Amino acid sequence: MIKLLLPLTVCCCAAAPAAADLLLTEVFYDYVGVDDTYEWVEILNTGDAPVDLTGYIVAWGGTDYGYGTVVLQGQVEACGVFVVGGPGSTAGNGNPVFDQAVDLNPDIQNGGTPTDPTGADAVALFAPGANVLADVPLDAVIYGGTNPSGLIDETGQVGAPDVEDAPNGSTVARTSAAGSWSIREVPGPNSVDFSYVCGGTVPTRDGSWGTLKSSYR
Ligand SMILES: [Ca+2]
Ligand SMILES: [Ca+2]
Ligand SMILES: [Ca+2]
Repeated sequence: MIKLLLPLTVCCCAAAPAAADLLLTEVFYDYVGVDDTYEWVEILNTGDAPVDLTGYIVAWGGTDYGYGTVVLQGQVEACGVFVVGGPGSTAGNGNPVFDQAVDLNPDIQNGGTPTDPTGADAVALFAPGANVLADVPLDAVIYGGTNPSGLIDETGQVGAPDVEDAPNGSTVARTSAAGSWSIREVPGPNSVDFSYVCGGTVPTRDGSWGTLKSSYR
């Protein structure tokens, strides 16, 4: 009986992590000055295995998620973060180190709509091959005061805004794995600042990203 179970166990532990292991964690969409080439999006892999992000889609917009998209390329390490965008990196956008350096085009919208200055814009992560106009995103952050366009979130329902629109030079940043967000005055690319389940283990302390990551190596 043991001989039969062992290969099965190995097989299950080696399975690819679920897409739910991927979370949006921070978005820089409003540079002081022209935004072009300075915007970025940060993605966290909470799983205990690397994920090949090739084909995943980051999409953004105000009316829907079809305003702009970028198809991801590359791998995110276990319990690690991935930053896509740029390719500009200055103190003004937090000196990001890009895992995928690509100009996000057109630029991510900065909140507000022609008819509603508090109307939300949003950024979402979609699975490979998804139709960003029809499918439910894996995760989304909706920023603004109201959601007049009815942008959906990861539940598939029209989402309440997660956070107010960030002023230029700031980011919207996730503050919990469960999905709370806040405005971060100093951009923090390449790291996350909240504890999260990683590899099935809940970190026991709030530490810097370096100490958190080293505890899994
Ligand atoms: Ca922008
Ligand atoms: Ca751009
Ligand atoms: Ca961050």
